[in-house]
Amino acid sequence: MFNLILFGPPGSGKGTQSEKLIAKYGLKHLSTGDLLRSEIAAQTPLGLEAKKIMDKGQLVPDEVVIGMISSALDANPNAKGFLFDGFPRTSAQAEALDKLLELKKTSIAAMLALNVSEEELVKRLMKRGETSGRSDDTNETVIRARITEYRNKTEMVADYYRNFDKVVMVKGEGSIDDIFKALSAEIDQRI
Ligand code: B4P
Repeated sequence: MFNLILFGPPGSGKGTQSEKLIAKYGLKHLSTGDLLRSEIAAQTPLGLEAKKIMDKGQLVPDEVVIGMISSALDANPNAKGFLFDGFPRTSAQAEALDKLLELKKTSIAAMLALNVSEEELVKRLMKRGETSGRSDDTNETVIRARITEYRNKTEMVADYYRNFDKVVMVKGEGSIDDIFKALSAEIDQRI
């Protein structure tokens, strides 16, 4: 199994690049953002609770997202590998992921971390908000709250993987194709 984490702040291109990477490498895409938005669309109790939190730009509780990832791993026993997008976002999530993968006798090969300036992040998310219908993209205050949440709780997750020498920094500004080529080059060295 070959498992990757695509890491970076909100709007750094994780969702955008994930679509291209799963098509190229045949990995199973696990995006906690997408899983939460499906729950919201289906108006489940979990989705209704999550929406209130996401609309404030905050992180959904660890036990909720860890439970979703655990179920998704179990539901895909024959995957040749997973691409984690938007997960883990806290140290507790990172530790839980390691344990879940250990149970499946596998681990994370690398964390690819997209580096993008704050002004570019805000610009991209405001632009997506014009068409996406995502309530967390339409308001600059909420977008900045998401970036603050990232700086306070998520950025440090990279240090966890740095201890195992698994972090690869990739420039996340420029054309989508050039960034994809840079990510692919890093994956090709490790797969
Ligand atoms: P996510 O769904 O993970 O979304 P995101 O961080 O907003 O965006 P992403 O990084 O994937 O977007 P992309 O750059 O591709 O999270 C949403 C919310 O869910 C969180 O705030 C949180 O509340 C909750 N949540 C999710 N996971 C959680 C977890 N593990 N724990 C707790 N809570 C969790 O796209 C941005 C825009 O940029 C797009 O419009 C795209 O077209 C554009 N773009 C991409 N690349 C570009 C480029 N190179 N140049 C110009 N524009 C580009």
